[in-house]
Amino acid sequence: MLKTLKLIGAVVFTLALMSCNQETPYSGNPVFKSPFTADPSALVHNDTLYIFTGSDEQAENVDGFLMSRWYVFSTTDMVNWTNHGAVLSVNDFEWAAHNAFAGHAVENHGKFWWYVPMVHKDSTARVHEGFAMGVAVADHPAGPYTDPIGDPLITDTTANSIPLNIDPAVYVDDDGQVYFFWGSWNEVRMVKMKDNMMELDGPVQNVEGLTNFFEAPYVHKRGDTYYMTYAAGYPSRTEYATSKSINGPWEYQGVIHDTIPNSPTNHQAIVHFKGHDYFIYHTAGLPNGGPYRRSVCIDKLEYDENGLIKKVVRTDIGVPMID
Ligand code: FUB
Repeated sequence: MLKTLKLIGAVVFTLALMSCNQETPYSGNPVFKSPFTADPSALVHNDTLYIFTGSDEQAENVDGFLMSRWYVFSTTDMVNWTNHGAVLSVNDFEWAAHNAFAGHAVENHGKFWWYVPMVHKDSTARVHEGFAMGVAVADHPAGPYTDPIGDPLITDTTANSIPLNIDPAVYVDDDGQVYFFWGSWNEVRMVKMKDNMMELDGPVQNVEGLTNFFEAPYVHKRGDTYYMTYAAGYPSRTEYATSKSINGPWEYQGVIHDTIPNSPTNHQAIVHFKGHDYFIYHTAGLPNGGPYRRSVCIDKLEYDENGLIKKVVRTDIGVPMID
């Protein structure tokens, strides 16, 4: 009799656990099943998480990036997402020709500033790889966006720029000072910006201490510590450094995310949303995905008791629904 009761108890417990698990929806990875998305950046506005992505438009089994526009997605619970569409494209910039590479959006002064790299139309501005970086601005994260300058902020001819001027990461510090980081092919730069978000303010400086840096710098702050994550090596891992000042010195802290199958890039973003920390990145994880047909994924990010980032565990299930 006791045996039977124990068995019934175990069955009831297992069923309760199963139904409890079934009741927690997860985002799934990749989070966006269509279109192909890459190079996420993220910001939180009005209790909503916005993810800004590039768009991989290359045909299957064809090499080379084909990217002409950027998308915005939003969620309030990490599971139900709204695709706001391709709200920004190369055509929105008179100076730009093609290659809508990794952008970065940031809020300041009640507006949304989306910094993006593209190849410059003008051959005199194409001294090295020809990439330049400009900005679009909107009153809402999902746009509509317009180019307020009509010209890029940084080109191949900017003093102390690098051969491949891509992957902007803009950070508004607590005192209001704005910093524009970017980098690729093992070189990373930083320049201060004026409060208007549309002009550089001072010389372009080298950033030292980012061991193994390849591309995709991304700054976030937790407590009084600045974290600089970046794609390291190629194919890329994600590694990071910390500092008590945005101006460095940066102290190298190691690897937080390993290389992924079938895509040498995995361009990360980190965001704190409704009490949770998230690591947002891309893989080639859709069934017909590949290095030029990537997709954004999200997994949880955790810190240890010393504020160091724990290695990210990549999952197929993604992250659970939150309130
Ligand atoms: O998506 C084009 C380029 O690939 C990005 O600018 C890099 O970060 C890498 O993801």
